[in-house]
Amino acid sequence: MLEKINKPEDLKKLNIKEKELLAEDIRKYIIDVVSENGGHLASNLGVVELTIALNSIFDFSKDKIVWDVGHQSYVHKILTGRKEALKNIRKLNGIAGFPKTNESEYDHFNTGHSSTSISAAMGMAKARDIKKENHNVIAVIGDGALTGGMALEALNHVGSSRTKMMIILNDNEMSISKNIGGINMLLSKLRAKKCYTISNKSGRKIIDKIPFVGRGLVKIIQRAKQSIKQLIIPKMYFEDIGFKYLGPVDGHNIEDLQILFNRAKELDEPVLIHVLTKKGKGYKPAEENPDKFHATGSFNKENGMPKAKKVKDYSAAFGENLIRMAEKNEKIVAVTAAMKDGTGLAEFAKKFPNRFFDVGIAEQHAVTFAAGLAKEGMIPFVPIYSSFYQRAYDQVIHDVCMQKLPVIMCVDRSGIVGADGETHQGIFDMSFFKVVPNITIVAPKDFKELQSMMKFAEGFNGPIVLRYPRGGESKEKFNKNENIILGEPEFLKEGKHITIIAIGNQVAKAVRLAERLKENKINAEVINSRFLKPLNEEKIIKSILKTKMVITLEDSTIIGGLGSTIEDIIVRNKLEDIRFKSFAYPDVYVEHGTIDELEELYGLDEESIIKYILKEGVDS
Ligand SMILES: Cc1ncc(C[n+]2csc(CCOP(=O)(O)OP(=O)(O)O)c2C)c(N)n1
Repeated sequence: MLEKINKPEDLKKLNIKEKELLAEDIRKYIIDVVSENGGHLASNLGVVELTIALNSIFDFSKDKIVWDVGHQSYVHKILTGRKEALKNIRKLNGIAGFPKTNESEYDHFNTGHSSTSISAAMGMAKARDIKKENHNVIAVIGDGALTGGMALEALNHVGSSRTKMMIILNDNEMSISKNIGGINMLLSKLRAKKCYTISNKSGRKIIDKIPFVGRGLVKIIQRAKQSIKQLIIPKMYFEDIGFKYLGPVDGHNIEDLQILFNRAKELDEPVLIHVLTKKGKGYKPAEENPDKFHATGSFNKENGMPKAKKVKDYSAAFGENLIRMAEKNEKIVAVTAAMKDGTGLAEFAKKFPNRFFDVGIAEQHAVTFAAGLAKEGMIPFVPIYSSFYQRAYDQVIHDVCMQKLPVIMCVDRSGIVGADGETHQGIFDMSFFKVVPNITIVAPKDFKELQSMMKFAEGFNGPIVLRYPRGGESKEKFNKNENIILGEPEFLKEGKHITIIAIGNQVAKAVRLAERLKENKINAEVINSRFLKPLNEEKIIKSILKTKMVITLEDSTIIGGLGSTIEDIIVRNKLEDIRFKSFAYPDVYVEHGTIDELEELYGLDEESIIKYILKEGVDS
């Protein structure tokens, strides 16, 4: 069947049986591709029938669809002309792992971060009404993403607006881990209602009674018997806040989905369709471990085992350290925004269930909640991925730093993360945190320094950002690991020709560069800055005045990071005749690709840096 599908119109020629066969083909194809490229498997396997039904009933060359997070958009990509391109998904120059408006006319809004879909769809629906157009606007959101503050803010707005739009709630009872919280409790009550099989005879009779337009529906339904209540549950939360609630419906029954979408299309108000799906559907390892197959590296299709040997990463090192520290200090607590596994807290959660908090996809709440904990004497560690800390910026400024509260903001996945691309690259945190008063920012060069910095943070008694990258530590063995002293950089190598100042995982690169420069009779001084803020300038100035040439290395945007700190030192102190260059990512959203590929693309790899230094030449 898959061979017959090249554009959405092809889908419309298929009958239900053929669409069911197509669903199987699509599953096989996605498993083939993701087992090679890595990616979001379980969520995509869960939405195959849903996406087929959506593309059958709607015409997304006109109708608009916003996929929340967008990690589940592979099926949509396959059905909308990107079947072949899927083979290069998440690879440099290949298609992205998330919806991209510049990739296809069938993608209407870029996503990657959770819980934005309802707001965006509402904006599009309002614009449609102002322009007097009449297409459909649909947000597809998971039960996990529905726990995010933005989604709840948007529900509040949409429900009371009476705007014609559709929210498809894709409920698989999972965020990345098991979904949590009050919204999940509400959904489990709704789930308990039997899915009404619309496509059987009695079901069809009932659905046929639903008038095509408007509010009359409510009255008829309210008069109807129990069987209809199972299809449309009045006076439940969503109805109370202004939505027409349809469901729950079996998200793997294409015919039922199509019938319901056709009816919902005719309603002239906000509609929420509650669709029940199984994460990982059709692939046993993913059905059994949907959390492991939420986002995966390449794996062996036969048994689901990862192809690459697992190396210990920074998140795991962080989690292990935190357990050791928490055993000795009862005040230590950990907060995650739905990323228990990703941030290395799974063991901590088991060991200290009373001191572990998963607050759902709610970074803003996580940070202010931690501020409350800190205010009352706890020591909260809050690991959140760099790009998701963007969500909690005001909370960091207003709730943590203004009050100088000792919240330890652990910025996981800082720097380039690779295949997830522009929405997930952690290249802004150094810049946006640096401008916040009362903040201290540190980054370790290896696991050992991570441990020292965590100890330092524990006793610091003020707001502190501890940033560390995705993946493992470098193979570099460092000859030093001095005590951490506030603001003090670590001098790793003396030299006289050039000063190389690096931070975090770039320190290993600085050491390697120094080794290679030796072969060219260039003697480099290597400084591990450790701190971005505050940074003791004295020794750095001394080094710069000695070598008269300085480069900085960071896995961050060029505006506002380490390079700009050093440039500022040079300018403010009127250091004359200094040659300076900052190696950092330019002022762009960095696309998907491997770290090595992206470094090369932006001239931040060792070769490019060596080339630059040799071309510049050094003073003898
Ligand atoms: C702001 C933000 N925080 C965290 C994440 C990481 N994340 C990606 S998908 C996901 C779970 C989403 O669950 P759900 O919406 O139910 O979709 P499912 O994968 O179950 O279909 C999380 C936490 C994110 N993308 N954005």
